[in-house]
Amino acid sequence: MRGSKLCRMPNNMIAMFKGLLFLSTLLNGIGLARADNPIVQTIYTTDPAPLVYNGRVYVYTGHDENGSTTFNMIDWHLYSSADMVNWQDHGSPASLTTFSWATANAWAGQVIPRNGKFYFYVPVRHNSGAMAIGVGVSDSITGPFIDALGHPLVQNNEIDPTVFIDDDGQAYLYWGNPDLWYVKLNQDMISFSGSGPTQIPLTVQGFGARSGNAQRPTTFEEAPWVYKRNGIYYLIYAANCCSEDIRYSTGTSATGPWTYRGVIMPTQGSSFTNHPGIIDFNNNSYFFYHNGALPGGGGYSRSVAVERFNYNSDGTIPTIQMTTQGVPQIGSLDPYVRQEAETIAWSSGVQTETCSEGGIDVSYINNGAYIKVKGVDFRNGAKTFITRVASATSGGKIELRLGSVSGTLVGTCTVSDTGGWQTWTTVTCPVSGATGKQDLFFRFTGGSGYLFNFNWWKFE
Ligand code: FUB
Repeated sequence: MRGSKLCRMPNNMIAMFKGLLFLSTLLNGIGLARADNPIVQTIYTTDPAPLVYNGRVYVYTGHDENGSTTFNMIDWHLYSSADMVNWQDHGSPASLTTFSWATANAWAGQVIPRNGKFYFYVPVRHNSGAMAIGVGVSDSITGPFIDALGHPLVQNNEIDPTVFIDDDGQAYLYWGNPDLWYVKLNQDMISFSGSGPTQIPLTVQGFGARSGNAQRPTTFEEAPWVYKRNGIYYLIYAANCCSEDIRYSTGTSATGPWTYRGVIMPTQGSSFTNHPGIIDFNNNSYFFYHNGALPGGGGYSRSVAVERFNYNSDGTIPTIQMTTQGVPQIGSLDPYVRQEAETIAWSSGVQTETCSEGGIDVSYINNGAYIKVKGVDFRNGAKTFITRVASATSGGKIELRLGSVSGTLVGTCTVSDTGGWQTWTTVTCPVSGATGKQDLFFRFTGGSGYLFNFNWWKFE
């Protein structure tokens, strides 16, 4: 019984699942099915740190716990996409338990590859009480990360690390709130030499004048994001707290001097914080941020979203508005190769969990729940649907629909009791009428309670 699975959980876990069920029900009710922003609907996500690697965009996020009344955050999550609209859930690559000396506040981090490894810089509360920056390391982009040092890399009670490697190979770590700091990292990415952390002067000229706050003479607040493009150094940051907007400065070197350039994203979106991450991918430029746009969303229940933009010809960045549409799909999704069930453009009434067969599966599926996979190219037509499923109850059905959750039904697969939530079996069913490029909806039906788990699928 799925009920007995819940019974084995501590009370706070049960509260979390009840909260997610509430979130999912709300999503069903208010008809957000056509929007694809925010990009994750199964949990609240924050503080996006995008990374382009091997033809995919990976986005490391923070995670607001359901029902939070503060920045009560215990782990980081990872999602990736090849087409910018269907996002694969990779679970949690690191958490507070990664750092034995950390007690709370798994806040905004960033990953960078170097030396054949991946380095994850994160702000956490040190057991001394002060905020500190730790560094995790992994051989894999999806983790798990381990503590590279066993102690903080830097500790001055400030937060929000961003990391950048210049063309000459010099790596820089920046962080700060209320100040702004940088340190030149050694080649090993986990140490520094010389004079150590240097404070960047937050002059009015470089970071925009703020009126009426003597403690903070400029608009800089937190969340720096540093990169270089066409010879220009960019320093993007959350500004003007609170509610924050996103502003930027540009420089002629990684250490400035910085020239204030204005607002990128005005205050919007039901969250009093915002947090930027910018990448170029497939000849497009993308701006990641967070807001409170999901049902139940707000300052402590945030969600990561993305917009596409074009730089002006002089390298300046236009004003970018939050949208619920999100960005255009790059290409299409191939249904004739195995696809992970946790590759999702939009979902309602489902969660994800670690799968006994590796990776992640879609779980806690309710009657009426659905997953949208965008831009699936069936070409001349599919005849068979194959899927990997598990159920500890009497199961249910997977309806294959095109265009919308109530769109044309092209197949129905029955899932029976497999003897356990992680006892997997492969199920096949006939398909008729699936041709061309379509938004594919998996609609899940059955009795009350959780129906089955869903690991992967493909068409033939
Ligand atoms: O998510 C916790 C904190 O809120 C981050 O570290 C800040 O950037 C703000 O988004």
